[in-house]
Amino acid sequence: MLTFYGHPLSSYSQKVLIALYETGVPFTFRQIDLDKDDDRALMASIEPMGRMPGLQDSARGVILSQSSVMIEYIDRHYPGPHRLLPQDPDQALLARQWARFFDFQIMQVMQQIVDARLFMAEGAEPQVTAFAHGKLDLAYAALDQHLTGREWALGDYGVVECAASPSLFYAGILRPFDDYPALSDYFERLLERPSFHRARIDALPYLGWFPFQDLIPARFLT
Ligand SMILES: N[C@@H](CCC(=O)N[C@@H](CS)C(=O)NCC(=O)O)C(=O)O
Repeated sequence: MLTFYGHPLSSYSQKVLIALYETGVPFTFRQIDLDKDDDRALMASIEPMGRMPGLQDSARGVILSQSSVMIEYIDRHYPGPHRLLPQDPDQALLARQWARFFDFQIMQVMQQIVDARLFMAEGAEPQVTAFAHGKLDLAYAALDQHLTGREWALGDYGVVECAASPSLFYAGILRPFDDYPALSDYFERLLERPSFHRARIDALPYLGWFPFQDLIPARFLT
């Protein structure tokens, strides 16, 4: 039996939830509140920095951190109707490469903007935000070029799209990418995917916690 530890608003949790929804494997969702000592200790027992998400498979005695690792595990042991990692090993490397691109160039850069508002010293936010916007602009341009003429990043929908969906959702609120047509079209396709739709709707009750309420487009509030 799979137990997923995470929170509906957390981008890396959404990334794995999308994979779980894509495969259709049954799982128990244990919602984590990192403000609670017990939950923080629980996540610290799974991930050295105490970060969510986590995935436990009691049937196989496995407990994992790192969203991409969880997705590979789910795809390997509980595959759905279509695989999330290409079966060809070299194609699988490309999939990992692009999933990491979304993690490192979009998700983490977006997180810096959020962290600047929530946690950094007063006065740091404008500089951090301007720097992050520059990084996002470069990443958007690279993605737009790669996605031109492609439906999904690598042919079939997979782990890259699991990573792309929440990272583009949050980054696009903070730094819209309307000027990048292939990237914008790709994001519209991601929004239509039932797995991401479900993850987004799961997060709606918590979206009020996002510290940039004024920037959230109306269509994301329902
Ligand atoms: N590389 C990790 C990143 C996980 C991560 O950054 N999780 C965030 C939530 S989206 C978190 O737990 N932040 C709280 C903290 O860092 O204390 C993964 O892919 O799972």
